[in-house]
Amino acid sequence: MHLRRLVVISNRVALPDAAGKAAAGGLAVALHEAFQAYQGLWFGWSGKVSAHPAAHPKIIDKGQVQYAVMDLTSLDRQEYYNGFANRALWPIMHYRIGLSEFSRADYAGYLRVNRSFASALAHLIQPDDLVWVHDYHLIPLASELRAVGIINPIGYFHHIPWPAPEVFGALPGSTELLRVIPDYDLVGVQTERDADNLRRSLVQELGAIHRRADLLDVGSRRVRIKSAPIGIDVNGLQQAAQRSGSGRLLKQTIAGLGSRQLIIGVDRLDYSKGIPERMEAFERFLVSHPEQRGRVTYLQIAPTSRSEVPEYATLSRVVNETLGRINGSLGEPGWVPIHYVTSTYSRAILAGLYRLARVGLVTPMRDGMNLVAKEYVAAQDPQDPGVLILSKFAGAAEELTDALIVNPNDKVEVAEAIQHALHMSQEDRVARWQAMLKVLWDSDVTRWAAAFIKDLAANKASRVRRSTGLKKESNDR
Ligand code: GDG
Repeated sequence: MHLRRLVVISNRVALPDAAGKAAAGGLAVALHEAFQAYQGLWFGWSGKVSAHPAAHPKIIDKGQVQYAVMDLTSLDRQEYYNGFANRALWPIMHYRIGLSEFSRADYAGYLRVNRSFASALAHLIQPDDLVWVHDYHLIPLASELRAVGIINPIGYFHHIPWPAPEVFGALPGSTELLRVIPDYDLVGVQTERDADNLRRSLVQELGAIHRRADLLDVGSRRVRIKSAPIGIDVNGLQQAAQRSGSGRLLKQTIAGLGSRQLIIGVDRLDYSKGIPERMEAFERFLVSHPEQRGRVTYLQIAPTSRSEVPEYATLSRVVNETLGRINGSLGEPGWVPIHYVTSTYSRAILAGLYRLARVGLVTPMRDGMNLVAKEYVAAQDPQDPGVLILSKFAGAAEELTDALIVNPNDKVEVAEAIQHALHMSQEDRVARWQAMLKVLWDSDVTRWAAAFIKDLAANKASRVRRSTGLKKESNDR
């Protein structure tokens, strides 16, 4: 039987290990089943820098799936990745206008890398392929692919928030970035709020016309923008959490805790995650409820990320200062209030720690979805589940309405939510957990990927329209 092919493009590619076992990252798990139903090609940056990268990608053949990776020059990495993607777009998308550093050179580098990916892909994409692009590094890719003659259905999934038009409009070049959106047939975002923000920007800036609530015409181009909240591998997480108790690190942690309750936070070290703010809310909790001192431990796992970007070095300093101040002023011989670790743990250990924790503290200042919130819920013991405290600014808050929802800017509110969580009855904990687990199953990651691909594959009409209307379209950019 001839299988149609799915071409996935993301900044980084999760290569399987030497034994051919698929990588454990979120997207790799999501695509695993899709790559059983379709033949697969996964294209992206190798993560390596070289002085003279080849114009064609290196192909690694793993049977049903081929991986195609390209090196970048160090200037590419600086301008495209560290520069425009992570210093200009990331902060704007997370509502941090003041942190956004725009440079024309970086923007030119961003477009250059997108163009070089498109020209490499032009040789790889076949007429019947479905093309699925991921995340903010690659927003202009469809436009570049159209420019080299690709008329296949192209979808895009945006993993991070799409901000309100007033915020996005503060980015120089934002209108240009909006103009490339209708070169996609389907755009998925994490929440209804994000979808509404992007649609409003297209209407306000480009005069897009609504054909349906989720369908917009921009000149002769038509794009569907829908909310498609990403899920997790619920079964995988549950199994890992159940098996975790026997591990050495878990046993040590249990022994170290004694009768203390564990509160856990797990985040990449990123300013969007609200780590110093969360530590200060925990400090407020200990000050307001002194009887809890010595009875709880807050473990924050925060693997270092994007360390070449200056704002991340500043954050690391701020976190260390905040941590030192709180532990110094409130700690006692034999009790350290906050344990802070920057190493990366295996998925199995992480699942075990989630299950051990009475409270999952997930309080980003802004987050596209936040998979940690979902993983924490999935890992719980059904008889004696912990409580999720969740920021109203995480995409997950649109779905996990049975969490204790907080405003991460309000330290008193977060502190009182911690107290509430620690005193919540078992009955209440079980009822909330059951409701949230149902939501997790409904948006399990393999279903999520399958639904997106199905929507994309339903785009035949638009393909015909594109092939006939291409000349006219090139005038309206
Ligand atoms: C972006 C968006 C959106 C963390 N520490 C360790 C570890 N992790 C894993 C977690 C989780 C993942 O990393 C982080 O996912 P998040 O969703 O929390 O955040 P981002 O990395 O910012 O992801 C986000 C997501 O894309 C998906 O669309 O939800 O909003 O920003 O899976 O478990 N994993 C291991 N060891 C660690 O120490 N193994």
